[in-house]
Amino acid sequence: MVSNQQSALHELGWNDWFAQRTRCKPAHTVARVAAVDREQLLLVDQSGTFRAKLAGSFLHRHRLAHELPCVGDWVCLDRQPGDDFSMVHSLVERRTSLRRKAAGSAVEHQMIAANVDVVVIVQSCQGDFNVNRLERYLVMVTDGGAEPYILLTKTDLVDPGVMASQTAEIRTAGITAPIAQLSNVTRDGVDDLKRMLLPGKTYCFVGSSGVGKSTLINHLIGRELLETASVSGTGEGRHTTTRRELIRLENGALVIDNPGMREFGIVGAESSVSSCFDDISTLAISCRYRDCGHTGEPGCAVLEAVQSGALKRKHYENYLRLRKESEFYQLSHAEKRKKDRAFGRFIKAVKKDMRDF
Ligand SMILES: Nc1nc2c(ncn2[C@@H]2O[C@H](COP(=O)(O)OP(=O)(O)OP(=O)(O)O)[C@@H](O)[C@H]2O)c(=O)[nH]1
Ligand SMILES: [Mg+2]
Ligand SMILES: [Zn+2]
Repeated sequence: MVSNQQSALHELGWNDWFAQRTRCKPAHTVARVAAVDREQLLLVDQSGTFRAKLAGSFLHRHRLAHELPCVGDWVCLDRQPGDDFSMVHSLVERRTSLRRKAAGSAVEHQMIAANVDVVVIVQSCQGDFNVNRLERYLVMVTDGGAEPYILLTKTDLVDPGVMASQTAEIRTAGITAPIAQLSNVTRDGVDDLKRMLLPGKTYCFVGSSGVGKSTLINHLIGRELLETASVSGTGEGRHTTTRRELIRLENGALVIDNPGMREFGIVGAESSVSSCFDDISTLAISCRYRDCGHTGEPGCAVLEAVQSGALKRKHYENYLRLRKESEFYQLSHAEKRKKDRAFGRFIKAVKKDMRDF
């Protein structure tokens, strides 16, 4: 029975929000997805970890990739003593979701993790630091409903002046998320980060390959659980972590390591983009037109700020780029096909013109 389980599950991140939305059958129990390995799941509940598979009826009803359980999800299952695998029958509604646009598909999206409280966006001070990319991550996090936290690693490789200017650059871009800096080598800042992690809360670490996510999580665990790799002199890593796993720290915080992300498309609403660009949203209040697109309308306060230098052009351009991506994603399937068809006709016409020429 789910109700008997509840208090024990709080340690794994369960709370009233989920309790109110669970539609598990009375005979079922709930568990959290700790890892996904193709069609096999590693689940965890108050009794520990165990293996499970998706029930045929579940697979039948859910065919899209993002409808399948991912790390961090809560599931309803049938667990019989003696069975090698429990059967997952349904998914509990997600409170937050971290997702990106699937490669090669304009409409499908890919789940990275579910029910994450805080996404720790990791960049290395050395070589990897990039505010545009940070903004891209922030849109992804905000859209999924989680809190962002910025972490700059490898402080041992740069001068204190570089660290200060990177923080300043982040703030100049209007980013208000908390920032932490640390070195996995000297361990400066590691304890501060550890104190930030609260029991029963879920933290997902994302960032490029080689920035030190797994090294840090190993420090947090206190042993070498995760595989890490030495990187080339440029700080560019080869992807060492290949799977996502929910790990419980001694203090009760739950952390999810991730493989490095190279490029990713953002999904979701334009409003998520706007809320990540506070400075632009503030300026927009003074635009002449309420529905100003900030791309050439008369009396646009945003463009004025770009022209006067009050708003950095690079920052403004990144805003437009991310907004455009999200708008495209928002188009329905049908609209996209229409656009594709229109584009097809355009190509045809161009080809014809070329022939006629
Ligand atoms: N100098 C320095 N090196 C670090 C630091 N943190 C990690 N490294 C090194 O960077 C390399 C990559 O670290 P990983 O922890 O494997 O990086 P990752 O982010 O998990 O990479 P992926 O799993 O590929 O996404 C390892 O050789 C680490 O020893 C740091 O703070 N300073
Ligand atoms: Mg790793
Ligand atoms: Zn405007």
